[in-house]
Amino acid sequence: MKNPETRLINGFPFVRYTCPQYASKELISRSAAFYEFMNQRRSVRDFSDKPIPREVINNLILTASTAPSGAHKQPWTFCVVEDAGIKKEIRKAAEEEEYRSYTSRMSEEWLNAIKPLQTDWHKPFLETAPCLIVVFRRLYELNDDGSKSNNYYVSESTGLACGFLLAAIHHAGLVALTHTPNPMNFLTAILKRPENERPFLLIPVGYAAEETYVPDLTRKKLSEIAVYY
Ligand code: IYR
Repeated sequence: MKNPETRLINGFPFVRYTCPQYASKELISRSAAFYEFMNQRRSVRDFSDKPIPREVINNLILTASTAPSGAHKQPWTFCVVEDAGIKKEIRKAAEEEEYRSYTSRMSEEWLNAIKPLQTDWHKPFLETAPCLIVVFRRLYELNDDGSKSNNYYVSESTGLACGFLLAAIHHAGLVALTHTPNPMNFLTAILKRPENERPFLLIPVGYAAEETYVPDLTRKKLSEIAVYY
């Protein structure tokens, strides 16, 4: 909601921030409901090819870009790939890297760790999913006059934005995969990204395929992840 109350603090404009406040009973029910909702999210590898409206994609990206970032630099670029030819190129390059990873680069321990996911170097979802969002982190900004300016906490910020993106995708009723073909520099080349950008995550987005199975995983208990002082 737009709040017209503004003031200058040491010459810098501030706006009054208001947000709803709930009593503890409602806090508990709202937080529990959101946890239940987010706990339904899964990484999905089986996509329908059903298209999703561009307006939806734009809303997801705008939501991602509400994440906090170092010095509010928003050091990220979201490349939306819907073109079948470019998706095919990305799939081909990703599968070439993944083939090398699975057959020689990944350690025995690593391969064992991902065995329950039953993944391999084939990545058909890179063509089936109607949309690939390729997230780049911006190491610095390239200004119009050719100068550079610093960004701060670029990986932390871009990671937060990707978290927001995944939550927005789940909220919309769509599914995604956080895919990290390794190395990822082929994305810079295929998408002709400028020198200040580095690939961060490759996120196929779409509807889940009609019959989708995901690994039967459980999440850590609170006692395993939280410590109280
Ligand atoms: N990047 C490979 C392998 C892989 C690695 C991890 I860590 C995973 O959690 C899942 C897969 C791939 O995408 O297949």
